[in-house]
Amino acid sequence: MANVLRNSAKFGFSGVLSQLSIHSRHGRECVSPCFSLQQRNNSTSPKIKVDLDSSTGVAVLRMQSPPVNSLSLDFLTEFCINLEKLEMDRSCRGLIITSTLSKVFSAGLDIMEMYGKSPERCGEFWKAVQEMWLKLYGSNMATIAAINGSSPAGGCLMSIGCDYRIMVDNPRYSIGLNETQLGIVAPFWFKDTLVNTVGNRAAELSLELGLLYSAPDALKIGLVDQLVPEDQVLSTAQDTMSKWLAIPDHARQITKSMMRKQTIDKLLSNREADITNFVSFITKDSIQRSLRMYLEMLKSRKA
Ligand code: CO8
Repeated sequence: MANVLRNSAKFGFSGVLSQLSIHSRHGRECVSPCFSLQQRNNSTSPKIKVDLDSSTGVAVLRMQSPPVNSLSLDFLTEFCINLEKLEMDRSCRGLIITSTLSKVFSAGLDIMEMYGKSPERCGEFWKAVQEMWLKLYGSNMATIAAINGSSPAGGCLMSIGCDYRIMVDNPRYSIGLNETQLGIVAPFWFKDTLVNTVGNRAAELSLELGLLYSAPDALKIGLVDQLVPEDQVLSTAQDTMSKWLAIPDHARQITKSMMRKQTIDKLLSNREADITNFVSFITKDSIQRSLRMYLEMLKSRKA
């Protein structure tokens, strides 16, 4: 994996693709990997586990969808239902999001949801991605991402949708909006959330180059707020949460809304157009070819 990240950072996705296209001319193994991914994503076991401690008012939401917590339509639906339940529960004031998987927080959007699907299905999927972000970025709860593994693309979006980010101090874990490396473009609301987090210049560099930052580098640009040893990530998140919850809810919530409302309203008033854009972009033959090759590349790294 590390090699691929290094290669894609060095050559760009098209570089990785050209190497792969040579490989694919000599074999047809690319079809079965795609099927195996699909089967895994159809698993019916819960992808999210939530524990609410009513004495502290803090819920811990654990993503538990192997192998990489990719954000499929099912995953996003379950995530949003859980978030909504917590939002409506007056005893819940704070939310910590983490992963049960070793080494991965979330691999971002499930690429299989964007590959070979009908325009209707792509539209449904994109609406669920929007919904996840709207619910998280606009949450009344204090939210902390306890990032205990790599968190590219949609995983990074989920992290910067929270109020505070604590990441495991391990240079092998990376985080960032790497969309351009896949030949795709982060939508305006991904961009806006990143700008709100790290500022315009760092966001510009980060997005244009599709940079994935190691945990220490992410701290340097303010993409995460704190690094801690692996075994302290959850306890630190709990300690930090108690500081956030020491602030009266109404004051914190109004301030949060003041900071984020404009960004949220921009998507709300362009939601349908954003879905249309996504569907027409992702269903293009050239983009479908890129996604197929990216899937092959993910698979072939193991061979
Ligand atoms: N979707 C679907 N399957 C995935 C994904 C994914 N995002 N990521 C990994 N997988 C699969 C792999 O293919 C592999 O499958 P198999 O076991 O069948 O070979 C399995 O998960 C395990 O993956 P790895 O062996 O790579 O696991 P590692 O622990 O070595 O690495 C990583 C974990 C770092 C998460 C690595 O898998 C990785 O880098 N994945 C790709 C991440 C990525 O590029 N995500 C981008 C998704 S796009 C997105 O989120 C925003 C899109 C915005 C769209 C805008 C359009 C307009």
